Amino acid sequence: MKLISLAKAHGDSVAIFHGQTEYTYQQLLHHSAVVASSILGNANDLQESRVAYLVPAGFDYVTVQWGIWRAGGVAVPLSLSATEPELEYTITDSDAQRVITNTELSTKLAPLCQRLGIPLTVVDEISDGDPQPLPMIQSDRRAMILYTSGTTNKPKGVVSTHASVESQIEALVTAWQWQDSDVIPLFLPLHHIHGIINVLSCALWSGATVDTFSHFDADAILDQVAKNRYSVFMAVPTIYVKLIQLLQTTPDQQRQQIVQGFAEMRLMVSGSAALPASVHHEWTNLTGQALLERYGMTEIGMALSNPHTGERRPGAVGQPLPNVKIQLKSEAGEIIQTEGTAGEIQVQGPCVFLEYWNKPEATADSFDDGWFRTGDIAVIESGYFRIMGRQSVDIIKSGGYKLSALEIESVLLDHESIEQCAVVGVADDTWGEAVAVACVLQPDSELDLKELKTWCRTCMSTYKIPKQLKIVEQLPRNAMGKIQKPAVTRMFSEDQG
Ligand code: MLC
Ligand code: AMP
Repeated sequence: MKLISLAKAHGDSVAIFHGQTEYTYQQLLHHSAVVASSILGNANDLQESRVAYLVPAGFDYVTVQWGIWRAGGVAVPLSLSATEPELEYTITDSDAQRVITNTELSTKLAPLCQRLGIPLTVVDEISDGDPQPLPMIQSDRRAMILYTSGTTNKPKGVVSTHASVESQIEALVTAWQWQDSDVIPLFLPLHHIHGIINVLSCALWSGATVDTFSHFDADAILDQVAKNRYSVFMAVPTIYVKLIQLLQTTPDQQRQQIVQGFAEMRLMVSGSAALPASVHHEWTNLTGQALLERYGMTEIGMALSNPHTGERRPGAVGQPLPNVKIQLKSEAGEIIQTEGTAGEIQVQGPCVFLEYWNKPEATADSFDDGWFRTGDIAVIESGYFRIMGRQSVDIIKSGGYKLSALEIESVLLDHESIEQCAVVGVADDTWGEAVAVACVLQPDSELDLKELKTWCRTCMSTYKIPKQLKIVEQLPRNAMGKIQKPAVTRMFSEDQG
């Protein structure tokens, strides 16, 4: 595994910083080998058995992730914001043979693992010692399963191999000129590719330092920015919007120090959702930094990026990254050869995932003659790709999270007052899109937004909970009886005037 062999060259450098504690690459190497030995037990190689883990960002997260890889297992990171039904789904769908967590979270997971009959390892209870010899891992073996929503009800497990992960990392390390002197804050969730690959793995591949936060703690992060601690910063557009809002109310002297801290960084990146050109300009006016916007997806890693050196064009996502082949295909199935004509982005290259876990049909459907179909529409303008939207109205991007309208609808239909519903994403200045639901109620029922939100908290992550509710007599349908979602979206936007 290249990530492990590269780490050996940086032994005494600080890899992870958490709170007041720093951990070197040597410590990461040793403790990940100890974790690997512990989960191997008497086996020589986990032979791609799935190991799910719920561990907050920090040293333990990396020792567990590397430990699973070094033992020959497939890493399945779980979401810290997931509810019990969501955790159960991921653990059972991936057919995890073990779950790893820390002492604090073990009370949440122990009853679930007991019910499912899956062994639970508590990482901070693994005793130190001499690790056993670890297996050689070929790069074509499965490495990781990340769960991502799509146009189906439940999230699908995206399987990457060690080779595809390495290719995704290498493309970014090269294109964005990662250096061992870089220091980056990590506050994005670590069950998605943005946090795992772009921030954590690129930094550790390069011998750089990652300052880990358990969540997006704006005050703590800005405190460090003001001390000029970071050279690289990566976030979703919602975070830049929130930072702009926060800086507007920050006292002058403090604001100047923060702005200076941002101004002196060597690279600031935005991605996971469209960065409005207005936000790009506001950020430049505030800090002098031209945000580098890039485009990616769980199934392919990062595909398109504005240049590190050269024009970073607001509203555009640049050109293909190294080793990534892109074509645009029209609705009529023709490959688009000219600028100015929109088509679906299709991707080929070593960065592309292996399969959807246990879903051969979904895997086959997502490829068109060997090209991965992203479902995103783009156009090329003066040499730069611009994302125009998505093919499916059932995919919502909110705060950088990809959500399936169908998944949320199917949960809402379990509510005793809801007879029918339609979930849509409505434009939102902070979140990009916000989840909204129009409901037809059961006879003689009542429902308000507050009650709906309280009910939702037991079964879905916060970011999936509808932020707007409309009670309707009937849902707009077409001649075939299918709900017309664009009409539902219009109902909400008309309300906003
Ligand atoms: C939370 N809230 C929302 C919301 N999420 N409201 C509307 N829409 C949403 N999406 C509400 C909560 O209910 C709560 O309300 C309040 O906001 C604060 O919640 P929070 O969870 O504490 O928010 P915050 O910590 O500020 O989180 C915002 C965020 C987070 C932007 C930091 O959403 C985040 O980490 N997003 C990144 C996701 C990501 O990494 N995506 C990458 C996927 S990979 P109340 O009323 O309770 O106060 C990918 C590929 C690629 O996309 O290209 O990278
Ligand atoms: P996910 O499935 O969570 O990996 O999300 C991938 C999706 O995020 C893509 O298919 C796009 O729809 C969206 N996305 C990522 N980056 C951008 C961007 N810069 N602009 C617009 N959409 C983006």
